[in-house]
Amino acid sequence: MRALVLTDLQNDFLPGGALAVPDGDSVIPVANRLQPLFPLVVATQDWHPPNHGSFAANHPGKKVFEQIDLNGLPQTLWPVHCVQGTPGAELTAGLDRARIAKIFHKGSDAEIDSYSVFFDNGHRRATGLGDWLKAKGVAELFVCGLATDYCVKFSTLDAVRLGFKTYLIEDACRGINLKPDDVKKAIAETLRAGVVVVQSTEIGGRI
Ligand code: VGL
Ligand code: ZN
Repeated sequence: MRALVLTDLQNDFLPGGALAVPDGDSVIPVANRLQPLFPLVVATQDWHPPNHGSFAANHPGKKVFEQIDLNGLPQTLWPVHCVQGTPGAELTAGLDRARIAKIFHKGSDAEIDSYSVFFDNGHRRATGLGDWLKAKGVAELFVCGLATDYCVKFSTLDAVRLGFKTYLIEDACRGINLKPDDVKKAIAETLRAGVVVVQSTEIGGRI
């Protein structure tokens, strides 16, 4: 079976949000068009406590986008974003919710960040999504959403490792590009790992 993962389509990652992904809102209509093509749709939310270690504000003297060591792992410091229960953490109002079977949260542990929707950045704890999809009989996973160079990249890399045939829907994703080529490099890395990069218009036809 096929499943579609709607990755972090939250207000804070959209224009006007705390960590806005450039042009991020253009993926919402694409995500809505895709949903009826899948028997199973799940959504994820970046879901941080206020004291999360990825927030520059929680490291006095450090600036947003600086790199630090967080409990032994390299960590980019972000603006405060997607704080549990705040409007910025909500799925955007323009996203159709009716077909979303379940929502998975990530980044809830203050001590470690979690870009992948499957595991934290140290691969210490699972979110439960992988086992849940396998229990449903999902073999092919299609990933769209934000941000291509973080959540989408690490989620698709983990999905391949977990044994899913994994598709990254390129035109249904946007990235942050802290460095200008980050999205391009992320796509190249996923391709090398065995992810199939497709366009939304191919799904249901050629794919
Ligand atoms: C993400 C930056 C900070 C993501 C999460 O899910 O892509 N990026 N937190
Ligand atoms: Zn985050």
